[in-house]
Amino acid sequence: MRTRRTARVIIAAFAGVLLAGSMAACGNSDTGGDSGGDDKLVLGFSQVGAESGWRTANTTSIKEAAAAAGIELKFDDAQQKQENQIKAIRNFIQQKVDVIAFSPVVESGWDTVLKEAKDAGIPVILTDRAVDSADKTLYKTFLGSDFVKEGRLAGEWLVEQTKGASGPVNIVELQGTTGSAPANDRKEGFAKAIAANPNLKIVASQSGDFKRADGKQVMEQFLKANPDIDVLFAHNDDMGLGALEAITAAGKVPGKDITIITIDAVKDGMQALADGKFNFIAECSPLLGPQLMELAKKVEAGEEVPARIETEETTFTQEQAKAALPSRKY
Ligand code: GZL
Repeated sequence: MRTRRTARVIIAAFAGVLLAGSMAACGNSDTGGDSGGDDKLVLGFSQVGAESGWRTANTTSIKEAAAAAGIELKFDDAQQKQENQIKAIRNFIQQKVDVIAFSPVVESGWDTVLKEAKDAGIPVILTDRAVDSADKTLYKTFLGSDFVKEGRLAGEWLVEQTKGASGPVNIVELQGTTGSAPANDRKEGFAKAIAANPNLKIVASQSGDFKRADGKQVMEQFLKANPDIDVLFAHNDDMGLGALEAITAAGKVPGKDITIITIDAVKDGMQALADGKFNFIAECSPLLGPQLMELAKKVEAGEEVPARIETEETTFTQEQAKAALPSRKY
């Protein structure tokens, strides 16, 4: 904890001065190296789970960045359950970690545990997903993408592609985890982007929980209930990849009979895009580890950090995916 660490550092420095003084008297002053003891920053991180290729890449980025930064990482996988994240955060408080960071599986229900962290003097960093707490003092910063923008970019591409289409364009939507910030915001951004085009109709919308298997299952239901689907908008690549299987099994050609738009741009999604099975991807970068570690050091040292740090990302067409694939990091 910062005050604990500060006290430790002052004691260590004072001990160092005493030691140097005594050694100088003996003619061997040792001013290099640290005063010994393990003064690594301890970061408690609660991860959503391992539901998608994006999440796996995000976890890898965080673990590798912690190791590179010399930060002791206490990592917990919540298996997509909010109660597990709350339990993990309480454990981190009990262990008196220096900083807590987490990706909240859903937007609501965090105020109580975040107040416990604040009362314990442990700064909190939100990464990847946001919370809907009205009290912005419950966390130091939110590092992650603008999900509304991702949904908007997906919708704007479709509007551009269907310019001049006379008849109705029937859209089915595979939503992310119910109640999560990316699901809520991507849905909002996409809906707003197509709103001025009455021929673009969302005829079915249901959660596939960001998972490949669930995406396949829900797409099977969509195909049974809607004979004329023109477009699939999936909130992540993994659900789109699951839906590919259902579309092919139904005798339709993905990317041609049904236009597929997804979000993330993980390797498997980019491969599907390059192969012509997907048509457009809005990127959502999972590589948040290095920035998170820098932020953890700053908040632990009591430095001011921006309240909001937005991830830089882009979009990909089929041609752009072919060019980008060889150099993709995830
Ligand atoms: C977005 C992230 C989402 C991804 C999904 O930042 O929270 O969760 O889009 C992942 O692939 O499961």
